Amino acid sequence: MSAITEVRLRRVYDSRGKETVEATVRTEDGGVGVVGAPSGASTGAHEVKAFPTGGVATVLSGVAGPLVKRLIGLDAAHQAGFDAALHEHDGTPEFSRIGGNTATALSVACASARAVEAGVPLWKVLKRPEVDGRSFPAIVGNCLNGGRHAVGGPEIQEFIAFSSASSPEDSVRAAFAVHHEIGEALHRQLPTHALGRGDEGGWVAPIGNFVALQILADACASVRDRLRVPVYPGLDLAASEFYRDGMYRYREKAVDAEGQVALVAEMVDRFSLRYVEDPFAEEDFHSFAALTRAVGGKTLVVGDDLYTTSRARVERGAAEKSSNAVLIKVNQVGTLTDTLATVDFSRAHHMETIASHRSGDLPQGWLAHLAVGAGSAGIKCGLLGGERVAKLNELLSVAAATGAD
Ligand code: 2PG
Ligand code: MG
Repeated sequence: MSAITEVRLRRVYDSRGKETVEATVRTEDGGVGVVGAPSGASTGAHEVKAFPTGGVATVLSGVAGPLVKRLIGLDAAHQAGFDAALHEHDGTPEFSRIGGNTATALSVACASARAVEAGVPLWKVLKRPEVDGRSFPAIVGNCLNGGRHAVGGPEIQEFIAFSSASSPEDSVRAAFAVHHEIGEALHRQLPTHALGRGDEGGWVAPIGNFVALQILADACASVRDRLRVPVYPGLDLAASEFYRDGMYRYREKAVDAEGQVALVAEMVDRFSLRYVEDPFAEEDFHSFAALTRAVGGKTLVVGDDLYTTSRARVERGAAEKSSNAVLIKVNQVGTLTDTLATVDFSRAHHMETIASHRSGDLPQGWLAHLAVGAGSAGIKCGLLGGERVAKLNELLSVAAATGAD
């Protein structure tokens, strides 16, 4: 028994300067976990509600008091019991009374307190039975931003370096090298333009999707040659964001679902993509399956808004063979127990998992522990910016501590 003696909630700010909730959980034997909840911008329709009506103010004024009372005295070593108490106290399917972000901060803080009390790294508390902690996730590193995460960039949300060396040190080094080379290429190609960075620290430039993809592919090829690390292009299209009335609306043309399957399959072949996230609107399990049939042997086809980390939606995806990978974001479902149920189901159905940050995030490293403990094929955490680097550095520290580097 690892009795919880103190729970606190307070207002903090994420990397976009938006309010969010930080939870502190303490246990009787010196365990302590302090965790802030991240927030998305391109959120899926089936995510739990991040905050109740009234936002963080409502959490702190109305929700916190009785919720904290309910959690004091629970056993931090019994994560499922703690998370069940969050659900029971909320009483709605989408955490609309306490907020999914409140639940997320508390759930992860509980696990973190347990890890500190037990004197073990967090990934061991989260570890799935098949995981030995000796293989590490690929880096899914956002280099160029568009869509909702940038102003004036391409429609596609994220142009990614998928870096999968056997050691995380090499993966991280190569992913940063791609980001740097893209910066140089943009300065060369657009010498008179002011360049910016998006919400996740990727470059933002006034270029189209195919130009961006070519710059990314060239940078990956150059880094592969120079560092001898397998780093290949990837995309998060976040396609729901530019899908309207049955069509995917690019600046230069609009295509229907069939056209989008053909377009993305062409991108996979032409640019050797190894990672393709949300290429279709969030209800289109069918087109996901068509793309997975066509290119699933050579690239990860990843569902984010499609699944929203919900086990029920991944069950449908497994039955329809919609994708070979599932994006995992704790605050899409609100608790670690729900998250790990989705991880376990995915593994049992031969779907890879990718542990992911949110576009609004905080300088904290627990995501690296989730990625290692879940045995994820990748960690998607951006590259530049303190809140992104914190996760990469934590991954390096986990790797160093296990002696695998
Ligand atoms: C995504 C994420 C993170 P957001 O779409 O995968 O990159 O963005 O947190 O805005 O949903
Ligand atoms: Mg996404």
